[in-house]
Amino acid sequence: MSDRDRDPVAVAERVLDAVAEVAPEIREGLPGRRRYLDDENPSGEDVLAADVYADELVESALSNVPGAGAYASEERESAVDLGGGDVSVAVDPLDGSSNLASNNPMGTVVAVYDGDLPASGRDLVGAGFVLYGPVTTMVAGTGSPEDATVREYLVADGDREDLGPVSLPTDPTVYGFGGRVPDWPADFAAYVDAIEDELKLRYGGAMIADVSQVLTYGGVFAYPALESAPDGKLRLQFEGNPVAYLVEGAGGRSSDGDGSLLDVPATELHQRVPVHVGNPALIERLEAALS
Ligand code: P6P
Repeated sequence: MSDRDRDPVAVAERVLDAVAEVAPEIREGLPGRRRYLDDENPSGEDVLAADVYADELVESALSNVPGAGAYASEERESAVDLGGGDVSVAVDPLDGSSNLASNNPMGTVVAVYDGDLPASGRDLVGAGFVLYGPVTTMVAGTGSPEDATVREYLVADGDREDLGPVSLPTDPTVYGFGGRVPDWPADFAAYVDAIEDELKLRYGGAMIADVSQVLTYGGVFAYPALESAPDGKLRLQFEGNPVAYLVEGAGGRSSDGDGSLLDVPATELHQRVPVHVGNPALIERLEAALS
């Protein structure tokens, strides 16, 4: 492999191409895999046949990518070595898979880190998500978080057809907050009281579909810290970091409540983190409310 091919950003581009290529096959396999297996993932969540199917397809697709080293999945306790080198890939193979029973959108999330897992968001060299909506699209970027350009692609036939740059609208329109209202800490609930007077509720139970609403219409998405779960629900390596990379690259901000998700220290592969992403002013108001 040449030095050019070994370049982590070039590896990230190939990883995103491979995920785009396998996306139609994942989508085609969903109808017959809506049943739950007698199993739990490392986060203690029920596993759908579709989760396992998507996980196996993505691993297989990435095993042919020169430079791809470790493969980690939300569905697996630990990473496997694809043998390609020092670039690590963390994947949520089917984010929001509980939406399959109700036929609502879900997606595949991919984070490409230059280094071993668990890794800091600052080690990202690329990230993306496939959205299985009415149309199969991908939002993705490569490069360091500080200079990533985020673009949308049509991936319905497995190629990445460039639809143009993604830029967060200046004026926010929508909000979506996870968890149950009685489980929200008082400071977050007070923030919501203000936001719900200003924006329209858009919450569908799949992070990347809800984040896609924010990227399209402007606003804020959060799965906050809860009274019952102070670290929230979403996983830093597989969900928080990649979505922070993409929203920040589109001109927005991310926060764990104190500062950028990309600066949250990585301590374990499946660690959870409160996730808040969206328009900068709304995230600044959130951090003030939680301080
Ligand atoms: P709740 C899907 O299971 C997921 O991990 C995210 O995609 C989504 O934002 C969240 O959980 C939904 O959680 O508690 O609303 O079902």
